[in-house]
Amino acid sequence: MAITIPRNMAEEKTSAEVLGHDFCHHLYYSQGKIGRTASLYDIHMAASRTVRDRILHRWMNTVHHLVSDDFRVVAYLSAEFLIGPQMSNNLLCLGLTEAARQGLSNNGFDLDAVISQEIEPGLGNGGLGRLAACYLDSLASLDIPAIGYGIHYEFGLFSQAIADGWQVEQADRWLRMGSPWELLRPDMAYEVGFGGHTTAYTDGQGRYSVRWEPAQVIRGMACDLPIPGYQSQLTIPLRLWRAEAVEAFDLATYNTGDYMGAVLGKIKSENVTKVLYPVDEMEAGKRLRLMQQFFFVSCSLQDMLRIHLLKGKTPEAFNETYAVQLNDTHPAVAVAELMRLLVDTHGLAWEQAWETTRKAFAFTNHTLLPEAMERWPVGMFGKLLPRHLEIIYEINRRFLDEVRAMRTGDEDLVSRLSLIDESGERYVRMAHLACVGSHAINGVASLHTELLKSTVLKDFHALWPDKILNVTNGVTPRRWVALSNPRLAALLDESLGTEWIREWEATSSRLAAYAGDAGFRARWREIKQANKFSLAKVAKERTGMDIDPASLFDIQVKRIHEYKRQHLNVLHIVSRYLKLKNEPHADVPPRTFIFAGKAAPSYFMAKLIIRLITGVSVALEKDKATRDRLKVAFLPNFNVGLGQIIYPAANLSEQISLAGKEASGTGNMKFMMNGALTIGTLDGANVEILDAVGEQDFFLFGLDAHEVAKAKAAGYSPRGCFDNDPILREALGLISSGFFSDGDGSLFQPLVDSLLHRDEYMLLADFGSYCACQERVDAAWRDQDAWSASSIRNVAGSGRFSSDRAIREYCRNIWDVEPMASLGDEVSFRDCAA
Ligand code: 26Q
Repeated sequence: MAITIPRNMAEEKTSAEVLGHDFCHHLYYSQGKIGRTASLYDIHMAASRTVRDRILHRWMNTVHHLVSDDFRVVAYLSAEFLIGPQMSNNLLCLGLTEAARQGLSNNGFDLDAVISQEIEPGLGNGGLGRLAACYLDSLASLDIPAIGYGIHYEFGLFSQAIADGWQVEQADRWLRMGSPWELLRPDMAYEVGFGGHTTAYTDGQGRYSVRWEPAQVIRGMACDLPIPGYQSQLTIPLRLWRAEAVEAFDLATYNTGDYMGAVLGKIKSENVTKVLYPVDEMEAGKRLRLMQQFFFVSCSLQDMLRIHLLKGKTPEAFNETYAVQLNDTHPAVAVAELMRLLVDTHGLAWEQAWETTRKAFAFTNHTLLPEAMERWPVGMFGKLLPRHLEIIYEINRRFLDEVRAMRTGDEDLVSRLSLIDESGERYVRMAHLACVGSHAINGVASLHTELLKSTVLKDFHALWPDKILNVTNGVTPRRWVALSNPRLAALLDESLGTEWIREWEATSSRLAAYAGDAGFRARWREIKQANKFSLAKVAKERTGMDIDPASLFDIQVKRIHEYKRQHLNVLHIVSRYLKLKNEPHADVPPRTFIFAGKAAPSYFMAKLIIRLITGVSVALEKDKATRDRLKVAFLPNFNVGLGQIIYPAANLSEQISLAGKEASGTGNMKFMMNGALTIGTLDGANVEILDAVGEQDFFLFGLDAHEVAKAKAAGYSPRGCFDNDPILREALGLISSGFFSDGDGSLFQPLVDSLLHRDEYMLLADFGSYCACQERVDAAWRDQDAWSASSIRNVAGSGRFSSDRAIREYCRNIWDVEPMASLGDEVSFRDCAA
């Protein structure tokens, strides 16, 4: 007989006493420990489980509604989700932070110690993966029915150490202590085929049909992570697929005495989700990467179709149940896989399946760099996915027929639009597949979208003038203000009321009125100062360096890339050093330049840039005459957790990519929300940041995208800039001299040569303008009161960079989905009896 328990019992267990009790229960019954013997690990596991229990009720109800109700659900497909530390965010969403702190403390334990113990899942490279995580937070917080689908990498992005000034990679064993937040579902699994061949046949009704017989089958098992919304009724599932062998053991091989050979298949299958590729650019010919993409896409679509059919709907109505978002081209093979499932498995006619497919998908592009556009050699693609290649050919044939009908005779256009690049070795163009198979394509900042329309997607734009839309990226104010900057959050609560956490877009502007209030500005400065102290403490722990919180914190944190121009920042630092040496009494306010970011392990130049930064850091530290006024620190292993400490401590945010290269940037928004002023080019979302705050509150420099294109077309050569600028010559000369490399004059030569001979990213062209702009920063910094007012106005202007605004735009302009009306409490613990 079922026991009688209040329906919403899970929701009621929110007092410190009950939390403390349940924590002890988990310590004893899940960890097998008592207080005296518990390690920090045990405490962390027991605390996480206690909090997860509180999430489960909302989660179960959300899932119940997702599978049983009749509304459109957003399925966000992404090869990366960089969700960051979970404990503090989950407590914030549930409103349990203080109760949990008290409950632990009642038993002699410390919540902050537990939080610092957490290993964050590094299941992404950078911007694109973090964006997916911010979007899940907003979807849940806005009560939008949604599910995230991705890959359960056993090893996430490598962790970075610095040895002798160089980046050293270490494996990210994030699962070594188990993962307390996830629910593994071994019974929720799908089979995914690879290789083999196809055979055509005529089905019972005389229709042409194709059967694919894969050579290899791998099973994908669901691992679910709960993504709660802030004070919302929804908890979104993030469903990550882990690869497993269908058979653990090949008995035939075993029986021949080849015991190792018998488990080889298992090992090979599991390799598919072993490791995240640590590159944030296309790398040609990585077969395993394509296997990862198809693997997670196929599992996800099979899962969606299962749920859709469970609702009693027909396969052709798939698009009524799901709005599927493709986060870049990484999941673009979904277009072919859904066609295969609808046509080959469910027997739909091609035309019907195609209509359903196009209505279901939408595609976000995150790049303009031509070299980053994903493409796969046709030979490799066909060997791995023979049926999908046939389907892509058929999509292409029909699409190009349409193009020919609309633009007769323009065979150049046809080959430019083709899904197959035939200019040399043949490639499948994944961006073209995504564009053709989707009803909407979007760029991630307004400049980026305009450039998409006028360059890389120009022909598509001419064909379908309404299909390319802009949705400027956003970041969640929950993690990036409420969690990361508790001091600022308290002041915002006091001055704006607490609704800013849910309604950043509508409320942040009310701060502008306080910029003129001297008392408010003083408190604002105290908060920034305290945050800088916190960062200085972390810098000391991680680098041994002492940095002075009274100096201007000038920060550039992001992946290391030539186009992002960390070395332009370094060139300016070197010129500043030379100025201090040449004019010892110059009035230059003290500055600390802080860098963090990972380089792709195979990206030689990026690693050399890190070596240059650390070399400059060491050399400046040795110079007693200047080191109190000029310092450089490289903080190793930039990740979400470190970002939460860095952004709130910044005075100046470096957003200095060459105009036209950074699609959007999202770090720029996190800095702005935390009161940093930006020094930046007219690139990505910087353009919109400038628009939001105005020129008086933004340090603008450099060529704009049109000037860059013009200079390149005119045959830009860096030589002229070099010859005309003595400061630049002296700075490059010091780098070449070995001053920053223990006398080794050859170490940085590849970097210097690349600047002098090609300068692809036009550092030399922007150097003068950048240095002049940095002098304006010095001048502004001298007036601390004016700086604080500007800082306040930056936060006030950051409303539109909330991911809530972005998600509302996706809902309205692309997905056609609405927030769920109030969710019934339909399932609870009481329903456990059969
Ligand atoms: C592709 C094929 C093979 C191997 C790796 C990849 C790969 C992996 C990751 C390609 C690209 C990425 C990540 C790209 C990325 O993070 N782009 C950034 O996206 C942000 C969110 O829209 C923007 O703000 C940044 O401007 C953009 O650089």
